[in-house]
Amino acid sequence: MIQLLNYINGSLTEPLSKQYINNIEPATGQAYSHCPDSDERDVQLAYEAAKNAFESWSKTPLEERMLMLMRIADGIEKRMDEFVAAESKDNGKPLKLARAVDIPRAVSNFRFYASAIQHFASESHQMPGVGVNYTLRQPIGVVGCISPWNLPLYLFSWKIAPALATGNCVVAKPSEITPYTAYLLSQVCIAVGLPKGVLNIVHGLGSKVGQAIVEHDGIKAISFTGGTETGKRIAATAAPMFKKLSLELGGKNPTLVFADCDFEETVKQVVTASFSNQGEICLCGSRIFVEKSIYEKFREAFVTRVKTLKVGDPNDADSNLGAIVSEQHKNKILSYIQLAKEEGGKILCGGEELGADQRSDRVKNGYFISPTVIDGLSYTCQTNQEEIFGPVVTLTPFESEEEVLMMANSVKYGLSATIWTNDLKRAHRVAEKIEAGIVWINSWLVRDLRTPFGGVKASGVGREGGWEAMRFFTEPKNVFVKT
Ligand code: TXE
Repeated sequence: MIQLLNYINGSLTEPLSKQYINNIEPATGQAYSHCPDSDERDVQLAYEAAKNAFESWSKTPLEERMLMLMRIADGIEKRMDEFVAAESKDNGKPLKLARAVDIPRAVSNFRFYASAIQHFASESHQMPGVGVNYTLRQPIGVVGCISPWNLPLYLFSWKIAPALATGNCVVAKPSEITPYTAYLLSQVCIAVGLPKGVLNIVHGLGSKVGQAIVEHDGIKAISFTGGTETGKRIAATAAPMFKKLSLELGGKNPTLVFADCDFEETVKQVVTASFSNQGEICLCGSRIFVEKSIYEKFREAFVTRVKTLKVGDPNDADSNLGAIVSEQHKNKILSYIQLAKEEGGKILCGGEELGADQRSDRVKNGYFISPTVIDGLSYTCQTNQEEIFGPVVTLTPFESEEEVLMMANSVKYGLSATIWTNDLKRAHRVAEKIEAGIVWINSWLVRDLRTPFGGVKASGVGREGGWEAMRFFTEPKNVFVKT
């Protein structure tokens, strides 16, 4: 068993409780590591370490901070194979996906914000004949970063890097379901000499460690990515304490396929947008609306392509989908498939756990669901309104632009959307009217780290990415000078 440890005040430490949680490899269903079951006492130690480090870190020259973040990025890159294997083992995602996306992207996050801090500028407003206002952008102090299990290091670093770049000290909590790469990150931070207390990683349950971070009155800002219900609870605790809050929550993203799209390319891309990372990406499209005139043709081509996807051992080079992150989550997804049937949906493919005959011996007890396509459901039914967060999509025909917009916007979420058409006027028009924070036209998941990232409605509050994150992690202070 691998024993993971907290990273507090520059050292790897046991939780004060000396208790650990079994960490399961979802592909095998076997426990393979012990994750600290920390509590509010460990959070307090992490907070004190961060508070003590703040005075010096916030005054560290920008170039030095930049170099430190670059060294962290290099440190991850140097151990790429180890990070890739850990992420895949912990989450169940195909090894090749962790190698192509998760870990390289975590490296980029550190490099991007290392560079950003060198270019971040604040404003000044001159009042002719009166004086000048200049706005300071000061670090907040100790901030909390809480991240989920679907893109573990990628989303963890997406918060930590801008927080550190802007001069804050951090108390961070990765998901207890996928703690491994955060632990490796703490080893990298020690190896590259990150000053003690600047970053503290406390492992454990959301209800203990997460809650203690949110409730701590010395932690002045919370950046959270996870489920909408958890986000609601966090907001209820943090808002009366007047904390700064950034919440990246769930989605139920629409995919709008118009008859004039590039048909073959659209089918191919929409399959990817539906099932990457087993559908466990908050940006995956799970409600696919197809213009009526091509509905049947699209359905056939789409289902045919989905049936070619290989589900299996994440270590196999030809697996397109790996394991679902946990048994509990697998059961949740299966219960939604059952609900879809009860609501009158027709299962066009998948709809069940991967059969024993399709599994290798190593993964016979793992959590695998075949990619599932359903049609015949009303856009208002529960299956089409609630986030499933797994390899399950629905197909729904539409007749007009107005109708598809109405259906797309009918959910409580508003994270992302994709539009597939060759009519650019329409694409712009629809993009403007769709209720989402991120819209891709004829593409999916193309990310430019400078752009705002986040959602509207129940998908969250605030934006990450680019200057948005730099602004979130700094407090503006206006200073007026009479001339
Ligand atoms: O997320 P949680 P869960 C959605 C998806 C999924 C559902 C629940 O629909 O089925 O959320 O997933 C910590 N105070 N998404 O239960 O609980 C927790 O320990 C502070 C969408 O895994 O929200 C973890 O570190 N923190 C999503 C983090 O919050 C708390 C990605 C997220 O866990 C806490 C993941 C509390 N009271 C799930 N309770 C996306 N948008 O990408 C838990 N946590």
